[in-house]
Amino acid sequence: MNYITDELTTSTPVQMQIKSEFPMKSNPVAAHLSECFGLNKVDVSLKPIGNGHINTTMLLKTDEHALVVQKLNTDVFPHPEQLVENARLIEQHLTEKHQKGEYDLDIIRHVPTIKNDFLVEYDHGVWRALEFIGGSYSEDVVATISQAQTAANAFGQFALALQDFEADQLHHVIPNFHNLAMRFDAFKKVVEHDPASRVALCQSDIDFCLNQHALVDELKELEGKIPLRPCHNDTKINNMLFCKQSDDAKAVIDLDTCMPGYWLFDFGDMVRTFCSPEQEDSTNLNNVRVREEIFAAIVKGYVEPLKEVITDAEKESFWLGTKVMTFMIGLRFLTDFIDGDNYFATKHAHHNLERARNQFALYRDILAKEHTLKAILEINKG
Ligand code: ADP
Ligand code: GN1
Ligand code: MG
Repeated sequence: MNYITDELTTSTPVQMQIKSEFPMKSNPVAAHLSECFGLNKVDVSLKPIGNGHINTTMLLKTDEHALVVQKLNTDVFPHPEQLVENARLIEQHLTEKHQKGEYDLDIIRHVPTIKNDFLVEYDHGVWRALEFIGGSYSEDVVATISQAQTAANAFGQFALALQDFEADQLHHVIPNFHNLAMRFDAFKKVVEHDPASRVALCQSDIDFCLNQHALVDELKELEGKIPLRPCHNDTKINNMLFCKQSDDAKAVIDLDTCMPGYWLFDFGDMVRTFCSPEQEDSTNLNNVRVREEIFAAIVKGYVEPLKEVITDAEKESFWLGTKVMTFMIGLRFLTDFIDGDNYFATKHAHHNLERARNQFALYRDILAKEHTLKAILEINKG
């Protein structure tokens, strides 16, 4: 569980509440950001939070205020202003829904600088700030069935609230993000060039991937049969905040990849990140598996808010989503490993390879459990 110390108090010095890895006096980033966002500069601390693979996410905190600040990865998001525009449009839409009593979750909001900008260039990077949602925690591995159902239900509420959002307004911040055919092309290219001389380390994984190419055609066959919807596109369990007191869902976060897509993407990403009892990079592959009861909870939780609008074809497509999303992220990790780790943040040389193998183990278990998982989907069709 990722708890963030968030009790704001004026009686205890902040440095005693949070063991800052960046003490204020030696940290010009904290000083600069706190000035830009209008915080007290004296007692400010800056501490990394979360386990994201792309941006650098930190808590900037004084006695009275807390902000989540992120250094955006501009290799992955070359147009950060478009990220902010997308997120603010979604914020606005969700706020209107909230005012009409149609959306109950907290809304993640950008915070402007004192000059009314949303981006700050500093330290060879681009930073933004988000309102800190206190009294919350996130998870990297789902702990209980009810937690899975709660989170899936919240992602379902989010999808429902965005259902009438004009998704064409959104910039395609990462074009072809969930285009499996393009992901295969990128994979084949990197295997061919072998820029980091790593192909020999993972030939059997490469062969395994090439053998899954039929998934591309299965996805193509769905074109025109299911609607394009505004999607979150990163429904990892750690992109959900839970309430510390009640364990209810509190907020859907990390809206950076909201773009038009298929609901099967969001469904599949939940299965991929909720169902395994192991972390995404665990090397304990014997225990990487789909917990069927968690799968059932996701189906139940996600479909419930969408029941009036979801089509039968979409519900049917969730089986393909389960396979495609789990396989595709494995393929992306392996591609990045062979490429020399240029995309995902890694902690050691084989990190991406370990993540890929973990996801392929999960994917294999999904295939092995096809009958059971399809039966669970079938029960929830009616
Ligand atoms: P990344 O792009 O690095 O994945 P996220 O936006 O998902 O960044 O944030 C990483 C982690 O930081 C989350 O899993 C959560 O624990 C915490 N977090 C992010 N935003 C907030 C917020 N507004 N309030 C409280 N905690 C947050
Ligand atoms: C990245 O930023 P984060 O850690 O929430 C990635 C997702 C992957 C995920 C794998 C922009 O998400 O697509 O599914 O890692 N985000 C981007 O854990 O590529
Ligand atoms: Mg995230």
